[in-house]
Amino acid sequence: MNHTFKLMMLLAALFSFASCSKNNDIGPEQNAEKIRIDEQKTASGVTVTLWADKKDLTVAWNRLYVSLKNTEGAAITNAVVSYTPVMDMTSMEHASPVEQPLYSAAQALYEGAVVFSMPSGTMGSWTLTVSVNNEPVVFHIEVKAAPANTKHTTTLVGTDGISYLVSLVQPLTPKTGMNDLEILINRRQDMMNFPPVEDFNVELTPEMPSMGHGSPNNENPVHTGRGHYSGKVNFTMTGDWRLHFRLKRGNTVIMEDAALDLLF
Ligand SMILES: [Cu+2]
Repeated sequence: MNHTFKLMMLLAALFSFASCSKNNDIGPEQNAEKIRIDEQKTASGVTVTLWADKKDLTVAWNRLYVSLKNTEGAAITNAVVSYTPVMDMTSMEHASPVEQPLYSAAQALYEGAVVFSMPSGTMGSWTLTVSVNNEPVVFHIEVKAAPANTKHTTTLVGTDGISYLVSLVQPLTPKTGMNDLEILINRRQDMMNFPPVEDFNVELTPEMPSMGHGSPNNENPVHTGRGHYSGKVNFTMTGDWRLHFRLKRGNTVIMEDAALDLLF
């Protein structure tokens, strides 16, 4: 009897150990609701872990986080961290819009974002260089194409001859009814720099292309800082929605129709 009891305790311990360590060994590791993408060490031994909200990074605005550990395994919370996303397209390289990470004590992570403008594949490959107090580590990033019938970022040439990127920040999980709407607008200064655009007037017109109707009571997004524009969008039913944005500087139309597609 005593022997059986010991065996049961041993088995229970083994099973609880197995279930606790499962996430570390198999598949993406979860930190609260974050997904671990990859991990690298800097030359001085700082462990840099890259996290995202979802397993697949896509052609879209993607929130990206890092956590840092020193050689003793203690969290580093006061580093200067920066992101440099670069797509190597063999004949040329380009970057993409980036929002540099800042430490969030609430999340215990450095939080930033990157707009990946093209998918990885035959066209080229993406790297994300994360610099920690000027020490770089390079992550190889696979960027998947946007899911069918969705377009969360678009690149357009304005009437001023400048290329702009318009990207959806929220809603990333749309619901029927009124949703908070947020977009980010960047301009292509050169192939490596995409500063935020802070002086546009935005007019929003939602459309359900499959049914040929719009929706009432939408609120045009207004600039709130760093190229982010916030408003409201009313999705009166589930399905395919196209958000048409007319972008003006003063009274001059820069883009007649920058369109993003959502499906839910
Ligand atoms: Cu590219």
